[in-house]
Amino acid sequence: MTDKTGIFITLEGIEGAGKSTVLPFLTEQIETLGYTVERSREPGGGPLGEALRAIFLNPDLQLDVEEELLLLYAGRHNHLRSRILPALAAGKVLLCDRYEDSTIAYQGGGRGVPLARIAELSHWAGISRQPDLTFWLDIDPQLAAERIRDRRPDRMELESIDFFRRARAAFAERAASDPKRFCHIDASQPLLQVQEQLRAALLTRVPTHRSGNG
Ligand code: T5A
Repeated sequence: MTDKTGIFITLEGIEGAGKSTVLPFLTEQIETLGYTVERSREPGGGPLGEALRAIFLNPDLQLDVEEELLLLYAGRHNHLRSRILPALAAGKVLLCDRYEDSTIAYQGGGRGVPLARIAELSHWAGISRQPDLTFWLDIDPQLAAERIRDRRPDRMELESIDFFRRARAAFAERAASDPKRFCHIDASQPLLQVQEQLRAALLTRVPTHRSGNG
């Protein structure tokens, strides 16, 4: 299946950066540009990925990194096939909370899996589509941890601050290697200012949609 008109946009960043918080705002802004927006997330998105998400995040389970990667890519294959490609083929904006850059950051940067190994698995799993635009909500891990300290941690949130420092560094490296796709957002600022950065970036990066095209 090929997509001719849709736009694939992702939000990335460590926990507590504010991705879920800005999603409704971002959706509204993209709709204002004339697009139909479909929202999704990873782990999850497709029916298989959503079922695997509960396993992936379960704090009572101990998974090694191979098990993590196999869960993630089974879900991602299903997500791409059942949600992402059909939405793009229909000319929509598919707005996704995390995608493969999170694997590079967490399993690559955080857990130390060589990126060539992740690339091999991605290729094998048929992950043929990368985002057109990625908003990287960048924040210091200490500040991010303070924002979420009152909630019950999921399996990944039990990781050390150093783990999230490595994940952040991996996001930074990825963003530097592909400035055309990545848009850096300073997520440590108050919400209104984060929203303003997103709005301004959207206006420069996403063209107004021609009517009758989704
Ligand atoms: N994962 C995922 C991998 O390891 N590999 C992969 O390949 C993939 C796809 C997903 C976990 O899976 C891992 C990464 C994650 O550990 P999740 O529940 O989807 O788990 O986790 P997150 O996406 O990280 O969701 P979080 O809720 O933890 O982070 P958000 O969405 O970035 O933060 P948000 O919006 O919930 O905000 C947190 C708090 O901060 C406040 C909010 O009100 C909220 O209380 N806040 C602000 N406060 C002040 N100023 C601002 N600007 C604020 N913005 C938000």
